[in-house]
This record gives sequence, structure tokens and C-alpha cells, in this order.
Amino acid sequence: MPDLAVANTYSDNVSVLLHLFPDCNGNGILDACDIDCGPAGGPCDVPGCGQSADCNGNRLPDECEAITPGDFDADGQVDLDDFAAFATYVAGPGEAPLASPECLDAVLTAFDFNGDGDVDLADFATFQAAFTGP
Ligand SMILES: [Ca+2]
Ligand SMILES: [Ca+2]
Ligand SMILES: [Ca+2]
Ligand SMILES: [Ca+2]
Repeated sequence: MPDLAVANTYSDNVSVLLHLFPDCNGNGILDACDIDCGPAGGPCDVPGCGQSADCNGNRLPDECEAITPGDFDADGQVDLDDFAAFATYVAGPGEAPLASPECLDAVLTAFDFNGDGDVDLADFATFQAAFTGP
């Protein structure tokens, strides 16, 4: 016999997710499911799930966001959240940022201010100048 309590929990989750995370990229897949397929048999276990990167970890598919220099979480400000991310990805001069391959472009867009392929203290100087406050 199916576990109705579990089924109801899933449908509740789907309606909550639909409200919080619409289909911003218009591919017919809930944005949360674009990012993560979730458990097998769960509401996000659908064909095409898990195809979107969420490098800034805000649960929105990154292709729906405008990541700009300094603004990694695409909230329109260069603030402490972005600084925390910068600190996560900064590496030495000439070294690739400490990012997964799928996130490399997003990290470089946000933090490689001088466009030399690394995120280092030279970039930090520019980041500081772009800082708009906490
Ligand atoms: Ca979608
Ligand atoms: Ca995102
Ligand atoms: Ca930001
Ligand atoms: Ca750089």
C-alpha cells in the first residue's frame, strides 16, 4: 500500500517550491529541480533535472541570474556575502580559482577583475574598490 503521508509531503513540497522557485528559465522544470534532482522518486526526480549550475548557492539556476564583477550572488550589491565567496575562491597569482569546472566561468566573471584567469590579491584590490557595504 502506498505511503500516503509521504506522497502528501511531496505534493506539499512541490507547491511550496512552485511558489518559492518558479520556472525562471522556462524549460518546464521547477528551478529547484534544475539545480538538484533530489532523492529518487522525489518531486524533482524528473527527466532533465539537475542540469543547471548554482555556483553562488542561492537556489536559483545561475543562467537566470546576472552575475557581474564583484556581485557573485547577483543581488545587485557588492557586499559581505560576496566577500565571503571571494575568500572561498581566492588563490595565488597565476593559479586557477578553487572552483569546480562548471563554476569556473561564474567565479571568474565575479572575481577576476583584471581578466588574467586567476583570483588573487590584485583582484582583491579592485573588489575592495567595488565594495558597496555590508
Ligand atoms: Ca526551470
Ligand atoms: Ca544561483
Ligand atoms: Ca552581491
Ligand atoms: Ca585576476
